[in-house]
Amino acid sequence: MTIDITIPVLNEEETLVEQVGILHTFLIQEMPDRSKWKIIIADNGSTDQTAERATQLSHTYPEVKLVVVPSKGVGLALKTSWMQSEADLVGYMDLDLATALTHFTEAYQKLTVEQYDLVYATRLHSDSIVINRPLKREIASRGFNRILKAYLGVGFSDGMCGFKFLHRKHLAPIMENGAQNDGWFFSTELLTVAEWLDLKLYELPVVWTDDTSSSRVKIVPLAKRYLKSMRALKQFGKAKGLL
Ligand SMILES: Nc1nc2c(ncn2[C@@H]2O[C@H](COP(=O)(O)OP(=O)(O)O)[C@@H](O)[C@H]2O)c(=O)[nH]1
Ligand SMILES: [Mg+2]
Repeated sequence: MTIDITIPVLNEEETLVEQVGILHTFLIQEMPDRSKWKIIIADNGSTDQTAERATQLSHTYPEVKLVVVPSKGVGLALKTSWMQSEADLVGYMDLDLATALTHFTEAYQKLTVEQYDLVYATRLHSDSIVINRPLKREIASRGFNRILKAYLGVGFSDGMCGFKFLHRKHLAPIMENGAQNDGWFFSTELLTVAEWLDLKLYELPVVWTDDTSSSRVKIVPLAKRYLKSMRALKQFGKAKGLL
């Protein structure tokens, strides 16, 4: 099965070339048949040299493609790149490669050999190993996921982790049934709606190394937006009779 790996980026000129290089080297080793995979850099609204560097990368490596998304938002970047994809499997990971790359191989196996519909990384499983995560982020993450469980009745353990893969054929139904957010919350919507649709989710405990210096997340405004988006998603699900 073919797989497209999207990396959403916004103003990442400093690390883009190195990080994509690391991922590319890893994939060549893991999946020597290069016709099976692609790295899609989804740049949404970078104002630095990110797009230029991504273009260079796409010339250096035939397996790297650039998708330019006119406006900001991780959700929009993911949806745009996945909707253009022709691969059997789509997914994404963060440019900082916080989730150890070895988990990619596991995720691929779960989707291809074991017939799961969607695989998501979790930092909140007892088998997960989380390195360097600031206490503030840890608490926010646990609190947020607890609210999700109580409010939306979902069972997954980590809605926000930047490492998720699914069969592309499920994307349209997931989007039609509520995964519409253009921002970070899209990552959580994916899992929520996948559960509503009774898809088979695989929870993958991961080794996660946080790089706080690179994080763009501002926790308070983001939390406020999440709560608002959560309410909208619940209303949508209720109106559709999904929960
Ligand atoms: N498309 C898009 N990507 C973003 C945006 N902000 C951050 N990213 C990317 O999302 C990924 C994760 O961001 P990061 O700041 O490391 O998040 P954290 O690890 O949760 O603190 C990186 O690949 C970023 O380049 C944005 O507004 N739009
Ligand atoms: Mg990060």
